[in-house]
Amino acid sequence: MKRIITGIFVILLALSFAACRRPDSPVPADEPTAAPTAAPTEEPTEEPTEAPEPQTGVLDFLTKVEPDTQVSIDIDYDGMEDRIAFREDEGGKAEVEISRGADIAHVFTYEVPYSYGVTMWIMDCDPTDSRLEVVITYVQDSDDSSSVAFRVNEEGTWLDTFESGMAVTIPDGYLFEHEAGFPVSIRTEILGTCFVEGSCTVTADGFKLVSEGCLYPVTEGYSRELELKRDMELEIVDETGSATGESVTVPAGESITPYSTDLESWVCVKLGDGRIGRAAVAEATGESWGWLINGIQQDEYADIPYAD
Ligand SMILES: [Ca+2]
Ligand SMILES: [Ca+2]
Repeated sequence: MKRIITGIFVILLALSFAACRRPDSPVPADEPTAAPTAAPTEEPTEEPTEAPEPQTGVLDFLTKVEPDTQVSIDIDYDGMEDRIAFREDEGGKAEVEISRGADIAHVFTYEVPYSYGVTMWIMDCDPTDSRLEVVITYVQDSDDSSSVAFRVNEEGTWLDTFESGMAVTIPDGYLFEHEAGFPVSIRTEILGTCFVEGSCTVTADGFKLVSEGCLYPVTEGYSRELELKRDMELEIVDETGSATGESVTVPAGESITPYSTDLESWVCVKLGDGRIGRAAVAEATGESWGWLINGIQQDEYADIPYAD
C-alpha cells in the first residue's frame, strides 16, 4: 500500500513539475532499478508460490526541488495535498513556504539567511511513519554549512523545524534507501579541523546519524598524518569497527592518520602498518576547551591542524 501511495506521490510530483522542470533535472530516485525484483530461485521453496516476495531493488522516495518551484504533495498522509514553495532571490535569500491542505489559513514560512547553494529535497526517511521530510541545505557567507528539516508534527497541526550544522551532500541521481540514509558532511575538530563524511536520516526528533561513524576524507595530495609527541593507547578494531581484543601503544615519534569518528565518543586512526586503532574521545568541559583523547588534551599528542 505504501508503495502505491508513494507511486501516487511520484505521479503528482511529476505532473506538478512537468511545466517547470529543466530537461536535465534528475529523475526522482524512487524509480525501481533495472534489477529484476522477482528473479527465479534456484531451488523450489516450501512457501506457497502466491506468497508475495519481499520487495528488493525498489528505492525509497527522494526528489530534488529546484528553486522557484512550487510542489503539490501530501506530506502528512491525510489525503489532502500540501503545497511547498521554494524561492530564492538574486541577493542570496531563500524562503520555504508550506501550506497544508488541512489548514490553509496558516502558512508556515522559513527564511534562509543570506546564503548560496541552497538546495531542497523532499524525501521519505521512514516509509512507516506517514510523514515526508522537506530538507534544505545551504552554505552561509562564512562558508559554514547548515541544513534544516521540516516535518509535520506528531499531532498533525504544524511543522517541526530541525536545524543542523551538517551539510547534506546528496548528489544528483542518488539512489536513496531509507535504511542507509543520505550522505552528509560534518565539520569536526577531532584530530584537526575537517569535514567528515557520514550518512544521516531525519526522525521525529530531527537529524540523526545512521552510519556507524563518519570517515575522514581522503584528499589526493594532502596527508592528514600526525606525528605523535607522546604515546597513544589504542584498541585495534577490524574493518567493521569491532574490537579484535588487541591493544597497542603507538610510541611517540610514530605517525597516525585520522580514519573515522562518531563525533562524540571515539576516533579511529590508521597506523603505519595499515591496522586501525580506536581511542576514546570526549569534549572538554568546564573551563577547558577542545577534545580529549583517552582523557588527555589532543594537542598533547600532536600538532593538530586547526582552521582559523
Ligand atoms: Ca496533507
Ligand atoms: Ca515517512
